[in-house]
Amino acid sequence: MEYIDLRSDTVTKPTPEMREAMAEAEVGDDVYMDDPTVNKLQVKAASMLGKEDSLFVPSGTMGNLLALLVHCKRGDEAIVGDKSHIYINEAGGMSALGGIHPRPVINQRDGTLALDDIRASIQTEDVHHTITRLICIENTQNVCGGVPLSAEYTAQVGKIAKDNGLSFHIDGARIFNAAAALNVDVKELAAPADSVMFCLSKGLVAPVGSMLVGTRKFIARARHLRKMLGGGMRQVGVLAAAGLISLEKMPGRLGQDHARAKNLFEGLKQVKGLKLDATEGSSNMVYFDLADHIRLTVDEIIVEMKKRGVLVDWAGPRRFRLVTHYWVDDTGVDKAIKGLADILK
Ligand code: TLP
Repeated sequence: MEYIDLRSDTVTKPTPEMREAMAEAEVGDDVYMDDPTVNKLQVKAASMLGKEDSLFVPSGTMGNLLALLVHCKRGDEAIVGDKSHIYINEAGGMSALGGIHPRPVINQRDGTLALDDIRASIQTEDVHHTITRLICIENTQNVCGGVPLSAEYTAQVGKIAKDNGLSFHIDGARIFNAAAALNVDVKELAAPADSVMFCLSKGLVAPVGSMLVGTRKFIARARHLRKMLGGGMRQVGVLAAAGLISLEKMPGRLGQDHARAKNLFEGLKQVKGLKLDATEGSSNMVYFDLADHIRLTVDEIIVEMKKRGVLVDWAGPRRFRLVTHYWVDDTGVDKAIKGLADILK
């Protein structure tokens, strides 16, 4: 059976055009910086984000970790959202591998970290305290509903960082979704940050890979650390070729995924037994909870949906997240709404 896969946008398989480009990619040893396709991708990514340089990395997790490792020394503190991917979904890499102390700040319902909370979390000079080095935000904020954070907000965080001599990193796994949702150039969202990680392998449809962007000096250090972590990938132009198509073809179509998420949100609002929040559906994600009277467990619903040809994933004991992407069309959205309505009736 051909499934409609709404578990994540990480499930996106390469398009036929990507597969062709991958097969024909010119390659070289990227540890020698000899892979022309990787070099082209890195130049393009840096220019699109408005930064000096960029680095192709195997995953978003490694991109974020490299940023943390470059910005912070062992024992330093990084301010992170309490619902951020860095804090809850990266296996504690920052502390396990970097000795970096996370300082969690509450993510508000709109995905932001309150500016006063950020200010209050910056450590004062005191022998008891860690040294604050870095502020991290996530755009779009995944767990808060795939919500985009505005350029104005990002600039305010950037100003706090600057005023306090801190570095500023954006986990922009879906920053192109944020740019599409806000109708701004992605450069505006990236401008206040010292570094941004974004994923090619989510809404941008590439099979593998993320980009880390920043200054030339920052990227040189990140390249060294990527090698240390075993991320020197040799003839990786076969993957970069797909990434180039991601950057050329995919940002312009993300609005379609967002429109489908909105339709999904509106459709699911009519299904009795589901509780949806207003912010949800603002980019390519729809989160919802099961109403108290629903006796079925999330696992039972996942199994029932699969029987109806739709893959969904849980996001909590009574919570789901559905994600639209390139391979989900209007029929897929209808199928998901009808499936849930049928199971919960
Ligand atoms: N997110 C995945 C899961 O890991 C939860 C998903 O399905 O959403 N930052 C953010 C905001 C992310 O959502 C993710 C992946 C990453 C970083 C990590 O990217 P990868 O999976 O490439 O390491």
